[in-house]
Amino acid sequence: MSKNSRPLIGIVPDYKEGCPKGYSTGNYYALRANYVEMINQAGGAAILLTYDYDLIDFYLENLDGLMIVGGYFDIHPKRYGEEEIHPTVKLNEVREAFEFEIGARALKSELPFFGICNGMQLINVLHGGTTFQHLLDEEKFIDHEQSHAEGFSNYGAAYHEVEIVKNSRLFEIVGEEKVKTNSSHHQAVKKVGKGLVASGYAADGVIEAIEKPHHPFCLGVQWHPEFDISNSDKKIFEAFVGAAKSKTNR
Ligand SMILES: [Mn+2]
Repeated sequence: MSKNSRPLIGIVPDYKEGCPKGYSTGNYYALRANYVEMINQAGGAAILLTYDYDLIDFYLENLDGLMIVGGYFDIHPKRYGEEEIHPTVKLNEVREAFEFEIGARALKSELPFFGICNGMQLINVLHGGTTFQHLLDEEKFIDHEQSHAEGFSNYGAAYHEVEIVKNSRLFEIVGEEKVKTNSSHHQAVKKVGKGLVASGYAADGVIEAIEKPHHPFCLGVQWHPEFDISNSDKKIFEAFVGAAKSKTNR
């Protein structure tokens, strides 16, 4: 690896329809800047992956890591075998289809893979896991959408703690039993997918992190560490970029 080289991290952006008063009248790709900033600050080089299926092989041959991020949408319940769609579910099947395709192929090649929020659900469903379509339908869960709680609308504010499972990869990374996190989701992992383990829980029992043992790096977190609200958030990005770096050195 040359002195200037950095592991290349591909991120799938959102796809928005143009509108007369928005960013563009034509359709456009969009990605919150802090996702990119955290990757670059951790020593990686983030690039955006456009939804071109003919480019997926090329992307995967050249990338050192794949990151699937959050979005204002939910995975179609048919992906995990449910016919009924909860009224609160918002779909984005164009983005979902591309993420499932590139995600499935990335898993085959054991590319370092980091999933945030929607990206964590994607990793789980790709392994046959299922999703709570709406957490608030279950009495035991608190509202995990912190913008509904007074004083927490800023995602830079910690909302609930996550207890990290000892002996997990995530525990190895953060080195703490409890981390403070933000929270912006109305769904969560129900059944953990085959080959995955839960490595973090909120106090109400909601699964907040999953990982794939023996994989070079396959981690999903339900919160948004790109808001960098605790040391552990930074450590997670550094661990991901570090795993991608080892791949480039192979
Ligand atoms: Mn949460």
